[in-house]
Amino acid sequence: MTPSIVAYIGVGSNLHDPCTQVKQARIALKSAEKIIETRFSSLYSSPPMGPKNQPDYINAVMAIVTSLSPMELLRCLQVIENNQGRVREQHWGSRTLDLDLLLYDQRQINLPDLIVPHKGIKDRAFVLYPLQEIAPELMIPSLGSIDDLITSCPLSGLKKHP
Ligand code: A4P
Ligand code: MG
Repeated sequence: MTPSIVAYIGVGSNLHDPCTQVKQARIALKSAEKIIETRFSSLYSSPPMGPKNQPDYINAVMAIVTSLSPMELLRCLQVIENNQGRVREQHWGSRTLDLDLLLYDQRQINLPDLIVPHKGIKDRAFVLYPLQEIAPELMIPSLGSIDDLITSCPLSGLKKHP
């Protein structure tokens, strides 16, 4: 059996009441088998990265412990995305729910369907700031400390959502 692993999930939405989508995703993750929530960040709003003709995003990060393998966890995230009406249309386009596996223990994974740490992690304020809020001591494999990464990542319009 896979031992309990600490992992971090990025949650994002910019359609159909994004705050509710993010909260609903949190409930779905908490009730998934072999996933236990340990921390959940504040909600943050930010302008879209990528195409600008879409609404602002709400993002958050969840820390979990899990005994799912990395691929099992990815499949679980995709089931939750699909259950919340995710339709894959445009790359980096609007979505009701995006769940990204940001980190899985200190593992580096390079599979056709799964890259961990998530490839955008170091350039994305909407990932780094909520991650630092819930894991201020975090080290990211091959990239360094969360504090160092944040130093070179401007807020780019990211705000805590009231
Ligand atoms: N995949 C590989 N590694 C991972 C991983 N670590 N976690 C594969 C999740 N999925 C991973 O993802 C495409 C494929 O990536 C999956 O089939 C999976 O096998 P997708 O979510 O279907 O496609 P996508 O979202 O169009 O592309 P991508 O590159 O995942 O987009 P991102 O990086 O998720 O970015 N602006 C703001 N402000 N906030 C946002 O949250 N999000 C995006 C989407 C764009 N702009 C944004 C935000
Ligand atoms: Mg994604």
